[in-house]
Amino acid sequence: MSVHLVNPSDASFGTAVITPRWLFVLAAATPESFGDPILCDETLRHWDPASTRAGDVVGIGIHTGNALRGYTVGRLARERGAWVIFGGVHPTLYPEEAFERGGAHAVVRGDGDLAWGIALTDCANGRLKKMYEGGRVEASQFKAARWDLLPPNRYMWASVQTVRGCPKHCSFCSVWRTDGQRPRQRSTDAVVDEIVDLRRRGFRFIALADDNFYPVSLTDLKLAEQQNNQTRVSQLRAIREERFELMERLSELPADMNFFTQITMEAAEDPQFLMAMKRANIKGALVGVEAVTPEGLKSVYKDFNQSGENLVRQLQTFRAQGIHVLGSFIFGLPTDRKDTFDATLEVAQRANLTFAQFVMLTPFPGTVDFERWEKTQGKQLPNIGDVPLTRYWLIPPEIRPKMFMPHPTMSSDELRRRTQEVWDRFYSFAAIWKRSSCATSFKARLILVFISKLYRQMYANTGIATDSARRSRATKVATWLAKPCRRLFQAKPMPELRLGTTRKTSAAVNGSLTSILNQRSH
Ligand code: B12
Ligand code: SF4
Repeated sequence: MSVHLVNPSDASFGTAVITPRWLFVLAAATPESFGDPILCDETLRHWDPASTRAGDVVGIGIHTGNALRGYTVGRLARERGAWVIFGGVHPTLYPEEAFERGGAHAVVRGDGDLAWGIALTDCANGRLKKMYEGGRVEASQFKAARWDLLPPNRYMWASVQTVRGCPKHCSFCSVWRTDGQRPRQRSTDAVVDEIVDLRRRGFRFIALADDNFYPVSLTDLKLAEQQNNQTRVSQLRAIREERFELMERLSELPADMNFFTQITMEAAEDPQFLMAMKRANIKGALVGVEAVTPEGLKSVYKDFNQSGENLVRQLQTFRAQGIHVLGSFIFGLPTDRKDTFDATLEVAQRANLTFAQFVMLTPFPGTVDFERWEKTQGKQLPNIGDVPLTRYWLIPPEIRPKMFMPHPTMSSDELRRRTQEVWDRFYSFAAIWKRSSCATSFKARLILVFISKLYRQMYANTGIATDSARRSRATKVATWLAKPCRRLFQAKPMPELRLGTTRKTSAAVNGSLTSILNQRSH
């Protein structure tokens, strides 16, 4: 019995930007008695049904965006006589769908770190159950990813998780409901171990695949102190101290490392934290700006964010500390008007953002937005083909609408067109070239230009464009761009790097590395 793990994707680029972490974590959760699982990431190449034999187990991990492709893989695997098990955020919310549409024999809800091994053992013993409740595993039980199973020369960035869960409650996000609001922080040693393993293999760019790298803000602490809630104060301080400990250890790793994370804007009010990030080589962060107006922020329960000039100042603060920002904006909020598009672009430019993404408001399952939207659809659900609109992820991508929540003043097509225009303007060659002038070397400038173009092709043209010719052209361009891009990110492997040595001899390691590579990016 072989174990296969498949990460479904409609588009395959041959090279991918970030490793899909779950594949390598589930590989680690596969009991040794089953041998090494066979991994297939469809963002690289499509899964071949012929690779599966009757009696094999095929584990498929899906989020809402790739659920439909995942179901196709599941049905094909079942037709070949394999056992099909689904997991991930989408089947956690809609387990029944995987049975109805994806040929599932079983579904694992929640974290797979422990439940996957149990399901496999049950399957081998002929006792596979339909449902496994993986729950929210404590951080000490998170599995470290099996990086030894990485296919060589395929990914630009690896991904390491340091914390799961987020204390906020934004209306468009499912994280705080699925992963919970209590941050589950991994031990510093576990995180550093994985990073050292990756640096040995030649990865110096690592995405910290966290929901929110800044789970305790100064405001949270102040509030707990004002309420004189000593237990809470101690808990929050402990979480914060662990963050500083982790960043201290990251700063002792080879100096050519580049980390990228996801963080709330409040971190800009915490100079000590930003300085620690800089020392830790956390050189970039996705910051959820979402909206540039106070009404917009209120509508998504994100009024802890700033707007107007304060917003621009906060975003500039990151950059002033040497942290590049990928600003994430949402279009299609009910408070948006025609002039919101220009105003957003202006903020993105004035705030010195290195990258930006402009996503269209999408009601993701498990979110407050989704529940509200589903209710407004009433009993007479509009259908597209035989699929109700509230199950839009089941509609084939070629005919799937781009907007679901009707806007009070603009049509969906107008919203899509205006969003596409903002992408085009932010990522025009002239604009990218101007932004890239912050790079300290020609190579670093090239990296910025390439990654900007690639990012735009992969996310905007393939995602927002309705025109299928534009989408297939974008996929081809992205495939072509991705290869040279990956080489720019690759570093010379450091097989000699030891976990203990990062602490004791970091100065020596840093010195020798800087002289060998001398290629810090920005
Ligand atoms: C890092 C990250 C990214 C990164 C990297 C993606 C990558 N290549 O890995 C980037 C920034 C590129 C990204 C992009 C997007 N992301 Co994202 N991302 C995340 C994040 C923060 C962490 C994912 C991760 O690696 N976790 C670590 C792994 C180990 O955990 P895991 O995937 O949950 O897997 C565990 C379980 O789910 C389970 N499991 C998973 N698969 C399987 C399979 C089997 C068989 C079993 C048994 C168990 C199992 O076991 C695992 C271990 O416990 C999640 C938030 C989250 N908490 O999941 C959002 C999240 C997955 N992203 C989300 C979204 C919406 C997006 C975007 C659409 C955003 C956008 N508008 O552009 C894009 C889509 C990109 C794409 N085309 O797929 C949503 C998905 C919501 C949904 N219902 O589908 C999430 C949940 C965040 C949110 N705001 O709600 N993302
Ligand atoms: S959008 Fe970010 S800050 Fe808001 S709940 Fe989700 S992870 Fe937390």
